[in-house]
Amino acid sequence: MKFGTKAIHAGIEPDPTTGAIMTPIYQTSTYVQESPGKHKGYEYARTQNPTRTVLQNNLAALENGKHGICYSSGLGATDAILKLFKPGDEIIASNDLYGGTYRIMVRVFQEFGLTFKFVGLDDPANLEAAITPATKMVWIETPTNPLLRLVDIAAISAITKRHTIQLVVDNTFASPYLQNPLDLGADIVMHSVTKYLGGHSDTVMGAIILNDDETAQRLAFIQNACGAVPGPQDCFLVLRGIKTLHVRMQRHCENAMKVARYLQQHPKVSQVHYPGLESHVGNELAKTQMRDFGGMLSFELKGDSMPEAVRVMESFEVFSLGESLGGVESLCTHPASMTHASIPKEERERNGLKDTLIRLSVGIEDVDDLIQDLEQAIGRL
Ligand code: P1T
Repeated sequence: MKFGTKAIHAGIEPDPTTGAIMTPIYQTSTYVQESPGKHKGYEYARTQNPTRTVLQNNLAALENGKHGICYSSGLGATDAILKLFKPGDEIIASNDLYGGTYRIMVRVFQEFGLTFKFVGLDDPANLEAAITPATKMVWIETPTNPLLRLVDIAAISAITKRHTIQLVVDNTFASPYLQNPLDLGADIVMHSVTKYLGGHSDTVMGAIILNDDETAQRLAFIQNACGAVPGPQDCFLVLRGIKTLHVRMQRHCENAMKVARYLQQHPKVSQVHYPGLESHVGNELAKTQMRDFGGMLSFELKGDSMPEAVRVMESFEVFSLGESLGGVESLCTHPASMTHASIPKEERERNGLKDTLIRLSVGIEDVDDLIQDLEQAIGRL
């Protein structure tokens, strides 16, 4: 099956009792048993829920994986992965990544004895140099949030395999429509389902997809023991959202490319970070690793003036200023004070994230209106 057909059909059967084409919302906390332990495969809704099962199977199919597990948020999924490790284990993560991922690593799991190193993994040689006998996992985003750097999944996985280290890829920015990390050698794919998979800014959810049976069992145990489960209504909304993922992503990519080209030629813009631009250092890798370049970009204004960046963000009429991304509507974010505020300023700046960076999640509106909005907002400077 090809991607669009899988998005609509994989793992989804008409409801066996009524023939309903849409997966029912099983709004129940428990399931009646005939006698103790004799049941239809469902015992308690923290452990399993039929709406969730269908979504998990659909997500596994989209990522070409065997097991899918959904969580109450992207960070709930990250939390579960980090619980696979124990005090003394070391994790190497990209130095450009979502601020909340940095925060759970440094402010929560470091307190429990895990150690973290943040390294520029856009050059795989940096990974080889950072690995120690304690290294148990490598965590990458590609493209990264918010600087849209590309990390070579196959090259990184060749290194992690040689050292018997787990490779986790946060595939949120690309979505499975653009990139399938398991096919490139990753061990675990993680998603903030809140973003492109849900696609309509109405749900918070996370997911993990993987092939290894033993790790999947351990993650299912952790989920049941710790409780980070999504509700069935949210699972229904995401199943509905995924049915148009391929169509939405096509428009996100088309619009973002046009917005990136517009910004690139703007006399007041100094830099545009978008993997689809020939000037982007990861452009060649993006062409081989991804099927298109995605809907996310970030840019900087000439002069690096904070008041000017703020004025642009306040002046938008179609772009809304807010956290999150991947919905049908265009959003603008100020990473330094919003999504990445939990990373200390010196560390942000060392990694190239300036206070004046503006991040755009390019939606699927008419692109002429988006460009006109940028024109009027930047034009006010
Ligand atoms: O928000 P949540 O569903 O818990 O997902 C966390 C997360 C994980 N990974 C990446 C790459 C993300 O971008 C996020 C959430 N990011 C935002 C809210 C944001 O605006 O960047």
